[in-house]
Amino acid sequence: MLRGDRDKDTICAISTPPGVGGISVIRISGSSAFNFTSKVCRFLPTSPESHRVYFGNLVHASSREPIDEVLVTYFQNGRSFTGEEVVEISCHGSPIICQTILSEFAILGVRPADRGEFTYRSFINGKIDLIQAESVLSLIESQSQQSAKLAIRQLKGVLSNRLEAIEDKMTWILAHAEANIDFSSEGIQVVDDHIVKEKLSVIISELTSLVDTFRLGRVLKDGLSVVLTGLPNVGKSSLLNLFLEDDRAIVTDIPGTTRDVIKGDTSYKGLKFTFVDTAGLRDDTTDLVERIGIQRSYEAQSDSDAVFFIFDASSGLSQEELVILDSLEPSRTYILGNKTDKIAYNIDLSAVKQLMSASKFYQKIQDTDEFFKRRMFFVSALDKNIRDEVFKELVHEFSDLQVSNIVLISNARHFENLSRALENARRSSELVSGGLGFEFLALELKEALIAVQETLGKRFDDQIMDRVFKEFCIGK
Ligand SMILES: Nc1nc2c(ncn2[C@@H]2O[C@H](COP(=O)(O)OP(=O)(O)OP(=O)(O)O)[C@@H](O)[C@H]2O)c(=O)[nH]1
Ligand SMILES: [Mg+2]
Repeated sequence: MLRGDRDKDTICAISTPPGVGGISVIRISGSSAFNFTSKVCRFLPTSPESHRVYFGNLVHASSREPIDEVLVTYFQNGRSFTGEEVVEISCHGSPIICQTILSEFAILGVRPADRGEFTYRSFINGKIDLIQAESVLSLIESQSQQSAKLAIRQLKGVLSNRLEAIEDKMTWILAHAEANIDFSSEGIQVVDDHIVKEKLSVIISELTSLVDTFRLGRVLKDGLSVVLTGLPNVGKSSLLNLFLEDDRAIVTDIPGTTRDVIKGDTSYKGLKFTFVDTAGLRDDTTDLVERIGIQRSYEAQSDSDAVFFIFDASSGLSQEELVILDSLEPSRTYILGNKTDKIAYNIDLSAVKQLMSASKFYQKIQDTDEFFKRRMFFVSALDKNIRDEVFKELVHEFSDLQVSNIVLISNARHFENLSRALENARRSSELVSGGLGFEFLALELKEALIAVQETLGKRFDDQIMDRVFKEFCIGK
């Protein structure tokens, strides 16, 4: 992508969001950033001070006609985000002014930056590692307080430090294993098997705990998606509107009202939630549009983190509903008995349990008491207080984990790499246990080391770079 000589170009882009605003910031980075800027900002001194702001008129390079009044911040080579000489021009936030300034720079020979090229340069110049580059993107894109917290921690390097410690341990074992191999013909053993095994087991447990945080990390970063499903008319859309605190979906007493997939975001305790309302499930409809809607409902279920199965508690769980439940996975299912306002008597939970107990769904539940305590709700879409009640349980499994205290992975690339590293580390440990020589251990452990180094960006190729930086937008 951004290879070779292109890395030496001086580049520029608008770093603030597109459109009209109070101000916009144009960033210029590269060895001639200041030189080029001086040609349009003639008020700048010949030897500027780093991190100082200068005020004056930005003019056309040739005609010297003023374009805008600007503030210019100068960052000396080595002391900027990219690690290069950087100039940031704050101009008035008009797209026309920004474009005019950009074309002035283009005429002078400054190249428009590619997506993520500023962050890429920061990486290439060793200011940040690949994980930190990725967290810049996460921070820019974070949509909840929790995801912003996670990103800023990764930007500060907590995950990188943890991985570097693992990398050190791997290198230690590899060095000793290689020495053992070299000296084995002379009958000298540099390191004992059991020490290597002990060190490997530390590596394995550290990698395992990191890989295990991925689900939580992903939820903190991207939010939790919840699909509402159930028979027609049970109140899915009414509950969607209540959870989103917005009249998003049409509600009528006609079964089959919702046909398309309706999505909406909301947040609770700093976590983002995406709720997805779908067509009520029924087999007997002849309506083509509704059938497609039902198909989409099943697709949405398989893509979601959690499923809310909703039934009408005033009429009880039907046989048809038990069949639908059987297709769901208890570990990510919540059951909501709705319309309790229509019931005059107290609900007999043991009768509900009894009814469910023959189902495959019930048999798949690991801890039934816990399930009925935390995953089964009797609610009414007419009662606004239930939002809090349901959300409290939804965040329950995430809330006892303090983001500020643990190291998490939240990025699919890290998850894939570290899972690979873990697999290799496990295999190398099995090889030592099996009494096979250090040669085999070294082969496997080298693979594991490569996977860790790729995560950190200490080893990279075009494919990795493409995957990371293609997600950025221009100016970042
Ligand atoms: N009394 C009472 N009525 C409810 C409750 N929830 C929903 N309703 C009513 O039940 C009917 C169906 O509600 P919807 O929210 O459209 O149900 P749905 O599950 O989305 O239905 P489909 O889109 O057809 O699958 C409407 O008349 C709602 O006003 C509730 O908790 N109590
Ligand atoms: Mg509906």
